[in-house]
Amino acid sequence: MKVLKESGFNAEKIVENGNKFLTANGYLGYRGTLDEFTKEECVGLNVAGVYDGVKGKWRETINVFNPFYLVAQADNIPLAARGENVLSHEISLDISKGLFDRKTTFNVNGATVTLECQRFVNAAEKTNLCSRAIISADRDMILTLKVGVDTDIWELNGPHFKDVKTEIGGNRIIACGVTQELGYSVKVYCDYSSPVEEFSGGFGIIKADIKKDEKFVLDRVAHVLLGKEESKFDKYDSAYKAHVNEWKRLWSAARIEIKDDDRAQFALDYSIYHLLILAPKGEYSIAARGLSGQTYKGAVFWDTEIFMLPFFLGTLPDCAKNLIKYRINTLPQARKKAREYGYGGAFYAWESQNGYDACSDFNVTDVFTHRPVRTYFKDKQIHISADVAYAILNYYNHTGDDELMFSGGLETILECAEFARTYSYYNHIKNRYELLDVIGPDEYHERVNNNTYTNYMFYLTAKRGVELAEKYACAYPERFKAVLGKLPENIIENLKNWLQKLYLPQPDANGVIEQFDGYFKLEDVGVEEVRSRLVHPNEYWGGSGGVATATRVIKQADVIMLFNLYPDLFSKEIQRANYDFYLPYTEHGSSLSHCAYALTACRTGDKSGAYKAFLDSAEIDLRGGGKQWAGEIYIGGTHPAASGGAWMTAVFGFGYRHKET
Ligand code: IFM
Repeated sequence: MKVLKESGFNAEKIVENGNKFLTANGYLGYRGTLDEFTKEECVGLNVAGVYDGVKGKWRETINVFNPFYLVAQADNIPLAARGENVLSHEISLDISKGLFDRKTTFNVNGATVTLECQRFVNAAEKTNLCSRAIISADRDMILTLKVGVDTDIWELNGPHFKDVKTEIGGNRIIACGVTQELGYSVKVYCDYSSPVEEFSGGFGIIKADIKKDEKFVLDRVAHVLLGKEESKFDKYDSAYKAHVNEWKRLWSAARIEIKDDDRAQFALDYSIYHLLILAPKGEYSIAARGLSGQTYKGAVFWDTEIFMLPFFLGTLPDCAKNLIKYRINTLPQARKKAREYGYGGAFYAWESQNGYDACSDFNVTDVFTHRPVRTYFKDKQIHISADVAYAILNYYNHTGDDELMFSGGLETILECAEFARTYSYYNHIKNRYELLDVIGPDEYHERVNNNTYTNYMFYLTAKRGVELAEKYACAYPERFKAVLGKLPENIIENLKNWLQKLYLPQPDANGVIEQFDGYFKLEDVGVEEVRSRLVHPNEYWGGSGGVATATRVIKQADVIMLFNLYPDLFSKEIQRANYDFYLPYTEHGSSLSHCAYALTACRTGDKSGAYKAFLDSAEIDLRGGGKQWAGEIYIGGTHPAASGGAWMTAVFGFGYRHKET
């Protein structure tokens, strides 16, 4: 498998490379930064599913103290990639085993010194990460290494820690702190293979004499502990062995070979790597920017259920189950959210932090006025509940896991359908139920009526939920009765009646389905025309006053996404008509968009369109693409939903076509 490499040091690529060279183990994520870097270069050690908030700021996942801080000197000359004495510099990521490597050579008063550091986040143990530094020179040298667990960390909405203390004892440095809001005690410690002398400010010094052409090796074995976890590993070599073995297992479950196309092969391998490093190690889920940092508050969106789950279902079903359990476990919070808005059923968090909605009422900051902009994602993006139900049904189709269905799965599906039923409005004149005032996947058009994606997704949630309920009523009457006991009275009858009259938008004479009521009446201009109207490059395109709002330009696949989830709902001709219609209006302002078009392109015969969109999805983090800003809010990081979309395109798109021909 090809190793990702980048030669030469370019300060402008520091943030991008932090994402591109990310290593992680589903629980801890360490950005692809260098040993001598600090918060200025966005060093980040992010923890999955652990949130904390600082008064007046957004709650987000925590970045914890950095155990791998190291600044080396040879004969008192600093060895840093930014230095003027650098002869060569290369970073690499071996995706076959999640190993990051940096190798830099320096001119030290006429001699050549090489600093190499390898690093991995242990795939075999969730709390462990290790690094090995190797230093050599072509003449005798005195080495001085400043090492430590850096507590001055990169945070978007911090500082999250109080009572921060550092201790040095023997060969160990420990940093402890308590999170401000929820009081999590976090301890990060690092064991060094050489004695550490006390320095200052919590840092230590390691001194060594190296002889010409000999190697000095410093191993660092670190742990991030939030509770009373015990670690198996205290040596680099044993940790590395276990880590590599686990990677073998992961790749044997997930590798896909592509014949005669090295570019597509690497793009797909890289996408799969980005999914494997997020495989959850418990009943928690995956944030929209994975473990690359605190963007989007470390929250879980529909990205996981719709774009990532299929990969885990196809490769690591236990991880898929964890993802599903996360939603089932957070059903109480979804019920609570529904009640707060005055509805029945379950309204899932748009940005879930352990079930609670982290989405702010003002999720964008205006670049001109610097004022928060009222957005309605949390209130109106109701399709999230249909997406959750779809995922549970998808899981069930793959596994036939009745136990899970009786331990909350069926209840969740029916509660999601019930939410839509109670949300809907009965239009007496048209004699139908409608879903008014919603936001579909295209977030640029807020508060629209009868979004096609939303209406169909809820229709099918209710229909399939009722069918399943009826099947269980016959097959397991007692167990089914117990589930029914937890649900509103007459839920099945009510849903059946509702299904008779829920409005489902239909294709027009050209086969095109209107994205929402009135969409066809919007200004008919394309993406580039709308882009040319921007006054500021980071301006927000949607909301009340965005450049796209009054036009047909959409952020991401909307009607098209429905076809991917239910490919048999409409004929191929209808799907193609919509693909041809909506593509020129789609900005792909969300990383979720390309793969949606790629999948539909595969089904409807646009081979070159499919290939291009596949690469746009699979290479997003290789190219360093994707939007970095929504107004003034930083939204950079990795894009695991696009990685999942690339996988789906390969398997359900190209793979399916291959089978067909
Ligand atoms: O879930 C997506 C949404 O569809 C578009 N905005 C970004 C979110 C997180 O990826």
